[in-house]
Amino acid sequence: MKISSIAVHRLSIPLRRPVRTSIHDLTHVHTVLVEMRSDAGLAGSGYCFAFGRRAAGALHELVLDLAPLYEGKDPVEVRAHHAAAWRALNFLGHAGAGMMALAALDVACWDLAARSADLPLYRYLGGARNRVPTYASSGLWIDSSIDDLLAEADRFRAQGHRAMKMRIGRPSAAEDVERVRRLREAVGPGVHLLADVNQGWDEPAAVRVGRRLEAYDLYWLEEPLPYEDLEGCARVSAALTMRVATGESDYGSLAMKRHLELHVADVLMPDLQRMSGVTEFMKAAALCEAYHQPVSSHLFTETSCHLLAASPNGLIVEHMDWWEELYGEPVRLVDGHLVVPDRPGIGYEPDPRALARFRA
Ligand code: SMN
Ligand code: MG
Repeated sequence: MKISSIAVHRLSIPLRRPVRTSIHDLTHVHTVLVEMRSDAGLAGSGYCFAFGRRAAGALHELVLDLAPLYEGKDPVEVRAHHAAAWRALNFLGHAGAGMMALAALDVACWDLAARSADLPLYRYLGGARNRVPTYASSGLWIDSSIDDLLAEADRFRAQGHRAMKMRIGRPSAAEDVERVRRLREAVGPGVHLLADVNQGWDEPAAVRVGRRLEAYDLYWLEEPLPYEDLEGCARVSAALTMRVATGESDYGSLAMKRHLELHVADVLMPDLQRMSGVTEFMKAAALCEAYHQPVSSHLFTETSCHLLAASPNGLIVEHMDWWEELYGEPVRLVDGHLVVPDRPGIGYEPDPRALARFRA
């Protein structure tokens, strides 16, 4: 079996509403999608994305640069292709855009390899469960009014969610505390409430405000500090009794190892594209397991659910709906769990109508 062709699509997918966090103000996800075909007539897909057309253009060029390392190869030998691409990225480095570009190819190759074996990806990776706890993440943005937060929480519960993430880190800590208090009061004790600071605090603020938030039983407090301040985040984690989560902004399994060695947080949430794909994500998940820590994920819901389903320490998967229209199908939610499809590979395919509609 050989990889017979690789198509690379540039897409601009609009968000339902501008997304605001303490560091983001976004209207589109500029996506570079890889469709990898085998001579057996199967196709796998993967994507990377950036916020901004030109940044996505850079990703596109890097994907085209790496694609020849996959063309003509057996898709099942996916870890060997990843190793070759890793060597090819030595000069640009194993962080940043090169890693994201590699992710699109690596994910497409794993999807294709699992399809070739006629297995869902989580089973191809040795997993046994097809349900993973999930949390709603496509909402509760930092600029929503309290009334909008409460209405959105109701919508999430009606969709089948039992956990949801709000964004905090407003200029006024008193407002953050009040918004968490109101949301907790509205959803009651039976719903997991997560809070993402998106790197918006410094260390004293993280300890001071974090301690006030502990009254509201947060499932976790996410990215309290600039992501590269590992020692600072370790001190914040030690000072708080609630769980701290981080890791989405750092690159490769080596970065996750550094987080684990320094006890930076209680939960790591590797990002599929910053890991450079499934190959390195699964290494990061295994490192977390070796350190007796759970592993979560960041974005890439349709693929990440397989990776957490396959990881004995997989904790909870982020449900973000930004690419739902690309696949033309929402994920299935049952009682706070995401049901991982039992179809071959990732189990989702890019919808040709979406490719035409979102072409950039
Ligand atoms: C997030 C990431 C990217 C854009 C907006 C929000 C957030 C998350 O950190 O964890 O989903
Ligand atoms: Mg986050």
